[in-house]
Amino acid sequence: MGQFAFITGIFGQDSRFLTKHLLDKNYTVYGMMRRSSKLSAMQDFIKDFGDKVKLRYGDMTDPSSIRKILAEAEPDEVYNLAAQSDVRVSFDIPEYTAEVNATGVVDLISAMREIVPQAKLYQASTSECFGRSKPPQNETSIFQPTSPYGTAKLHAYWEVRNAREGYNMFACNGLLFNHESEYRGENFVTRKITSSIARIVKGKQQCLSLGNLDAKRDWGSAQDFVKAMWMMLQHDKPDDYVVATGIAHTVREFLEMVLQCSGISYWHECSSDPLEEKYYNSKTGKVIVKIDPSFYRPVEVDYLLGDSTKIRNTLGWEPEVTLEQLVSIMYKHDFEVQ
Ligand code: NDP
Ligand code: GDR
Repeated sequence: MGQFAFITGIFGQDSRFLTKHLLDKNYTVYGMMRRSSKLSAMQDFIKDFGDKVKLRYGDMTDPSSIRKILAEAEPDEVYNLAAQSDVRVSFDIPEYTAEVNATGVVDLISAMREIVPQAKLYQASTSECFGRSKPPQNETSIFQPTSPYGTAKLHAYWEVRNAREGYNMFACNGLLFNHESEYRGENFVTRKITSSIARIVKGKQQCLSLGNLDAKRDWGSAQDFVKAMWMMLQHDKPDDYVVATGIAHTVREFLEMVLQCSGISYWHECSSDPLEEKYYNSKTGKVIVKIDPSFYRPVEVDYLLGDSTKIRNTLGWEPEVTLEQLVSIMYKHDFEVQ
């Protein structure tokens, strides 16, 4: 008989790819959805996977719901992907972010120790734990999170390490750098750009407003990164790993890659005042991209660049999709669906 897996946050971007990866390997997959999950997210998921995934209601803020699913599923592997995952929004709802991203993990670990002590745990940790730590960041870099999201995820990181070291749990933190796809939420900058530029090309949107164009991120492909999650749980001992491509770009560079891909002929107006920076459509003369300070964050993470030597050498993981390919996949998808 195949293995059993339990994924929290089943309708999120990463779960789409992880579910496919696990079903291809003959796992029985249980997924936790919320009562408040969007109906369209559920419909899209069911369109892809039919009734192959056993969907159950639950919430990271309701430990009894997690216990119930663990008792029913008796998973061999638990992938905790559920989170209030929006860094900017975490400044507006810090307490809720901590409840879901930190306390929720404390409860999950406690429930696993009681109900399925042999099960392995993958915790979706993040490069946001490094925050302003000097790049390139690896497993030995200091943690300097600069958002309520980052601090809550760091709390969870230490809970996972303590469960591993103190209670002998097979528990791993994946310190994943930004990873994207056509399933990325439109609240995140990459998908916001690809979907907006596609709408602008089709005449359905006039202009795209963005925040800080100078932030640098190490963007990879979600499809590549979920394989790393699974590989961590197949290794003979649990550990924590950075997962990243090792190449960083600014938001401005990402935007210009999408503009090139869209075929829009544009010109760019620089200014010493970032609020005056603009991109124009050179055929119409209209502004297509401008800066809106409401997208700035109280504290910004300026430069994330991952050094993933450890996972490459220990588990043999390698990213396959380049950023150019990723931009093309995302833009083409958005152009078709707009
Ligand atoms: P998404 O935002 O796409 O998905 C998050 C999921 O969590 C959603 O399905 C959401 O449910 C669910 N969720 C939110 N709050 C709760 C709650 N209270 N109880 C139960 N479920 C909840 O995230 P990604 O797929 O991009 O990321 C997966 C995980 O990896 C997250 O934990 C994220 O923080 C982390 N991460 C992501 C990175 C990335 O670049 N994508 C990088 C590093 C870490 P609903 O559908 O109902 O809204
Ligand atoms: P991030 O991703 O905060 O790195 O968190 P996001 O795409 O939101 O921001 C990346 C960078 O782009 C800048 N930016 C904007 N961001 C958004 N969302 N909207 C804008 O209009 C905009 N303009 C500029 C931001 O300031 C930032 O510097 C993601 C999430 O998936 C987390 O859950 C995950 O842990 C980290 O990646 C790794």
